[in-house]
Amino acid sequence: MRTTLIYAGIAGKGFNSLKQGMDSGWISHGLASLSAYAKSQGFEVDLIDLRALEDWHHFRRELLDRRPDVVGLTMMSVDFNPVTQAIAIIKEVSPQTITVVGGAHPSVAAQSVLDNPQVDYVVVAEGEITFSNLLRAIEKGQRPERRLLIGIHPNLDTIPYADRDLFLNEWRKFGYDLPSPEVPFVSELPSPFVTIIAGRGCRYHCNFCKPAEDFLFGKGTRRRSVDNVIGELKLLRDKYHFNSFMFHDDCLVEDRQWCQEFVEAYRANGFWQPYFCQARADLIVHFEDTVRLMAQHGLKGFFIGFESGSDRMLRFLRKGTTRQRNLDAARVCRKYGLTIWANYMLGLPTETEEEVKETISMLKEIDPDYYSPAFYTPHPGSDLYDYVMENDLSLVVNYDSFRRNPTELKIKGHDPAFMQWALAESQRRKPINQMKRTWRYLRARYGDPAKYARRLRRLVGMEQA
Ligand code: B12
Repeated sequence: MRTTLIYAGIAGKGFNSLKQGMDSGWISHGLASLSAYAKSQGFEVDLIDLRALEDWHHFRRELLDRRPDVVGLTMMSVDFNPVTQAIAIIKEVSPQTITVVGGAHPSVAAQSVLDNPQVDYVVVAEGEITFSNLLRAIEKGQRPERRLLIGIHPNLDTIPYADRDLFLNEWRKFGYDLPSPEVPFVSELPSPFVTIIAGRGCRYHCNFCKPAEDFLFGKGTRRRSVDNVIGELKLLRDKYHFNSFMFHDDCLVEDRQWCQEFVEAYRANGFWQPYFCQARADLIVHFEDTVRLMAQHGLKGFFIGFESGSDRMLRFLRKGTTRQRNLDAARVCRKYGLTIWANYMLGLPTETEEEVKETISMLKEIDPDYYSPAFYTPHPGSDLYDYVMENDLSLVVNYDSFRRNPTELKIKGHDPAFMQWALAESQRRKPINQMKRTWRYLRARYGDPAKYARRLRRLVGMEQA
């Protein structure tokens, strides 16, 4: 039986887009994990990654070549249209091919996928075990009658490591020669680069996300053991000789003890590679000792969801932090030389122009290394999405609008001209900050400037050697 997984992540950058930033340069851990588990159960699995193809004709040719019995497609809300189109072509090429869809979108809005009669099965939540069970049933000719299947949350230490070669081999076939299956996104993280997930789920309650992620992974966080993660890093070191990596976990530093044990094991096993991870501002402040330890042993930077500079908006978002804590977190990062990747949103429901300006002024104070703004986009499955729908605020007209789009506001009630100004202004550095950055860069690159001043004084005879 032939099983083909399909990654249709082309809503942002389109076909022929591999290696272009995160959207197009990273693997889908969901598919890589499904593949690893299915292979461990004896199934043959391959991949079609639309990002590596030229167009839909190319996709059709690939299907004709492979003639899969079953296809599995992953779907975030933003992927709805490319996935739907892929399924239409699959059924046109071979109506008997069984189509299975899983991922974040079906997990929070299953009906919207079930409405498509060309979708044979929808898997909600984590899919490793359920997908393999389904393949087994199909192989035995015992197809389940129900189209909606509920996934089982696996013990993360007992499932195999993600099958990254699924992507790398597929990419190589199309002439993309890469040392590892992912590309870095900042200069601090040199190639070869990989991403890794130490746990699934999130224990916090931000209303722009929750409860969506609970539907996917269950409530709270399940984290792999430190040994299990170190084991995967060793494998990745042997295989891809990675020089840097990134943790995808929603908030790695929430578990202080885990982080401390990880740092210890990371060092003891001879790892030195720099890495980034995501963290909440309040935890960076509360767990400064852990942050210091991590910064001494590999941690190079944080993705931080600052979200807003207005305390009222932060309360509204149930973010559990304040403007002051955001600023304090940035100070902690600076203290330990950590790069700041600032995630924040503009154009939120109920947000006033004054509050947008508070976000802008906060960013001037934080002076992040990387700005990552988004016009707030209501995602199904979240409480804020329900609020937006109840109040008829959504401007999202099409699933393609779920992508990050700097030209399109997603919520009614905001002045587009003001928001465009805010978007640009939020990313404009103060001249003094620009000077500080240059200073920090020179220090990091050439060492303490006092050393050069001493040499100069000696040279002109103002100081004895
Ligand atoms: C890493 C990540 C990214 C990366 C890479 C994504 C990628 N290539 O997969 C980047 C940075 C590019 C990214 C971008 C975006 N992301 Co993102 N991302 C994540 C993050 C943090 C981790 C994803 C992950 O690897 N999870 C772990 C794996 C194991 O889980 P999984 O993929 O869900 O797969 C499991 C199940 O879903 C299921 N499953 C998945 N696929 C399939 C297929 C089949 C056939 C079956 C049976 C089962 C199945 O089984 C899998 C194994 O258990 C998640 C949050 C999270 N913690 O999951 C958000 C998340 C997926 N992202 C999200 C969003 C909104 C986005 C953006 C739209 C944000 C934006 N505005 O820019 C963009 C869209 C990019 C694009 N394609 O255009 C949302 C999706 C919500 C939704 N309704 O779709 C999430 C859930 C965050 C959140 N809580 O809101 N993202």
